[in-house]
Amino acid sequence: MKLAFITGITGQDGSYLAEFLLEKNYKVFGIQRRTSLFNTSRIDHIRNKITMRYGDMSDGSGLSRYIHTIIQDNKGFEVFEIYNLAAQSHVKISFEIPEYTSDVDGMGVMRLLEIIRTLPQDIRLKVKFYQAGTSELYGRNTKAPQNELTEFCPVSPYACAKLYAYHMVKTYRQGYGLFLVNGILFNHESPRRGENFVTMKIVNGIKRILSPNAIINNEKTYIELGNLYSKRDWGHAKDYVRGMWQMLQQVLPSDYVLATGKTYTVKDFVNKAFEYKGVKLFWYGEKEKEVATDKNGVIRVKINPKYYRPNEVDLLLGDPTKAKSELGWTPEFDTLDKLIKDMFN
Ligand code: NAP
Ligand code: F7E
Repeated sequence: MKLAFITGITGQDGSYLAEFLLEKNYKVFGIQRRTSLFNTSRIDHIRNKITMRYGDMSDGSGLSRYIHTIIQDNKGFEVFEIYNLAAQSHVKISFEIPEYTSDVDGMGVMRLLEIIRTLPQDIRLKVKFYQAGTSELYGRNTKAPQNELTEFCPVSPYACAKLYAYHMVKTYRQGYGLFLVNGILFNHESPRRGENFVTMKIVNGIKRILSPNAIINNEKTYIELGNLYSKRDWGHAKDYVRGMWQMLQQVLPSDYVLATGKTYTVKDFVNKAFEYKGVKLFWYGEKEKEVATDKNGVIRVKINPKYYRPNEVDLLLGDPTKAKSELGWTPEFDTLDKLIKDMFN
């Protein structure tokens, strides 16, 4: 019997990972936060196949009780894989709630590591742990492409918290001989992407402004964005959760970059997404005055400086050579066009 415990199971990656592991006959467990409205829409279709309990990364004793219960209730299990995907995952919002972000994304990881470290040895040997690390760790380091050896230079509370987590995973791996892995994942998106990340915001915005209702209801004809010139290496979440699992199937634990090896500006994404819906954009102006219109002169994109960040990460471009050669990982969504198509459909 193979067990998997996923924190962040209600999120984009958690939901795809749960589906993937169920297909492989894992018994899947997860936590959900207490929220005033239900937050399980991404996993409602598999709700009867997984075991859920309320839990929060800020509540170490609750996490501990749940992990011990899973172990007690499933004596004789073959392997227990813990995927720590829970996080306050929005970079800009981390500037507004830095203390909370540090607690959940940084200290939360330490809480899980301590739970694993203090398990009885025979159990501990069967536990494998995946930590959701991020390309945001590279931050201001413009050396590219970025791989497992590239120096980190985080520039947001989110990235600083994830850097703490990254080093704690390495420290506990080296110090206690535990099977702990850092995935260093570049941006990955999907139709389940949160609505306030730029790709989903663009896709949803285009659907909204091009719908007949927008004209009937006299709604905005344009979307508002921040920095159009940062570059990102965008892949598909489905490919990336497969990579997480592959990392835990290795004989020895190690850290891996998952990326497509291609980078585009936010503006490229905007152009391609509009093109997918048959609209060619024409750009005018500079900086905050920059706008895009369609062929009829209707404004379709405007800049709103409220979406700028105190610090920007200008260039992310990953080198997934190690994951490709050691894990045999290859992304099926290998072009931005495929990703955009999937997000619209
Ligand atoms: P996501 O959609 O924002 O999901 C985050 C998950 O964490 C949600 O299930 C969320 O619950 C949960 N969560 C947030 N705060 C929590 C808390 N205090 N206690 C327990 N659970 C909490 O993020 P994602 O895109 O799936 O990313 C998964 C992980 O990979 C995150 O750790 C993220 O930082 C990291 N990552 C993501 C990317 C990417 O491009 N997607 C790249 C690199 C690394 P609710 O549903 O209640 O909000
Ligand atoms: O921003 C720019 C913004 O919020 C991408 C998270 O999953 O990936 C994600 O972090 C770029 C940035 O993702 C808007 O300034 C312009 O340069 O979609 P995003 P992110 O910050 O790259 C990493 C790897 C993670 O680990 C994170 O968890 O787009 N941008 N205009 C905008 N961004 C947003 N959100 N909204 C805008 O209006």
